[in-house]
Amino acid sequence: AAVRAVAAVDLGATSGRVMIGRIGPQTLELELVSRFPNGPVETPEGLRWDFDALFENVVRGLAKAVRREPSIESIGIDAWAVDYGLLHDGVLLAPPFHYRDGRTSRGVEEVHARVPFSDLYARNGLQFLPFNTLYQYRADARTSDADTALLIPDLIAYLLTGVRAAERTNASTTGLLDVHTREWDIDLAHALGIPSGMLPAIVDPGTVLGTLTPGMAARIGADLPVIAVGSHDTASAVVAVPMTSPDAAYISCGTWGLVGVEIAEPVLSDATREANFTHELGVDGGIRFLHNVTGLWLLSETVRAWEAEDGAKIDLPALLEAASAVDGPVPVFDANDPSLSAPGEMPTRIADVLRAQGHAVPDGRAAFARSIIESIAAAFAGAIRSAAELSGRPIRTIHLVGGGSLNRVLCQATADRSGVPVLAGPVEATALGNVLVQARTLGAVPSTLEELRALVSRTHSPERYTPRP
Ligand code: LFR
Repeated sequence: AAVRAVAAVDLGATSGRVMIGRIGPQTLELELVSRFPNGPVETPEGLRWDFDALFENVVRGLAKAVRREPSIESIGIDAWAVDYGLLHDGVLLAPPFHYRDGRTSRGVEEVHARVPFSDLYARNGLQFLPFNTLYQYRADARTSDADTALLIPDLIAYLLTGVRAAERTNASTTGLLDVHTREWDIDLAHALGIPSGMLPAIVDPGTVLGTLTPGMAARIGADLPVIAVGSHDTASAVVAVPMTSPDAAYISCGTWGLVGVEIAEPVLSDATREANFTHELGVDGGIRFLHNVTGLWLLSETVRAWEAEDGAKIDLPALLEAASAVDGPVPVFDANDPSLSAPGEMPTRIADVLRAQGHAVPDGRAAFARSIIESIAAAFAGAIRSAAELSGRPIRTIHLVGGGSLNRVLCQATADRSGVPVLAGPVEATALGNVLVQARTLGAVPSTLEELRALVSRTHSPERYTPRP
């Protein structure tokens, strides 16, 4: 059967990519077309994204993709969750805030004063993260001027097509979606003083949103439809986790490590709330029952600080090699310590956390990097144990996907510390999930999640890490 082509836009907190996906019943391939940096920008009003640059890179990347592969049939967009743009009469009121912006703490206080966290959890099923969209809306004065609020992938889709919608998997990260009905919880928005009129109609992944506006079609060089995919990057990643049994857990590891299992019905108990396990909606209605662990953020911010200190780029593969050669134990700290969530001066802040937890700061960059990696792996293992206990499922395999799957020290340490074999890869699970959902809408591949995952496992064989005693 014929191989078909689509374009996938995948935006992470540290970089964005445009890819061509080629797909058929026995084929699933990605070709990187462009990659561009992304990250927080300090402004007088707080930490924001450089959204204009991001959008420009998306449009250029798509134009380049179409030049390279004129048979592209559609476009899908996924990005990190929770962040949004506010529009009035179709105009963006300000560049979107970055979720690591400190203003959200005010939003947390104001929201919890109106609706206590335990009540919120019973309604939206979300783990507490200080940047969940509802806290951000509460702390954003501009919501009162907005007629529309769109999460990042929805905002990009709107600028490309003129169509406003809220894709459901990402909408589930706002805190304003009812975990039972899976619709906007308008009463909750009212209770929190959040203008519910700005929330657009919800669509499911697989919906054809619309076609490019004439202006965008001219710039991109084709008159293409934009298809809603699992627009929350983690939702797309989990589509492409080649799980074959219910005893499998996943870790989607990039800036964050999202650690959990897929379940069919919410488990809303005191234990799940106290363990801070979330219920994010997946493609085809499954629930991502997971916990956010601070992932490669700790390492990438550390490397960024060292590069600033040196005035030169650091050779990451060489650093990881040296980290893997470190002999003897390194201290393990709490990777989720809240003091590590803001950008800047990461080595100093990690050293403070180490000392506060009674450890000596490791000597030299290799040992320091190893301490970070072991700490992330320890947090992964802890979250895997919680996922098993809270979901009542034994976990016999861990699929580690995303950028972290290339980090051999991390994969082995995760296997060792959890006592469970790790199957690493695919590295580009998110883009693959994006491509798979588009292809399914186009009728290019079979339709069940099991069949999509089987295609991933036939075309991308994982690397196995066996736990060592
Ligand atoms: C991963 C991710 C996580 C979300 C965090 C913030 O890229 O989307 O799932 O909790 O970023 O949006």
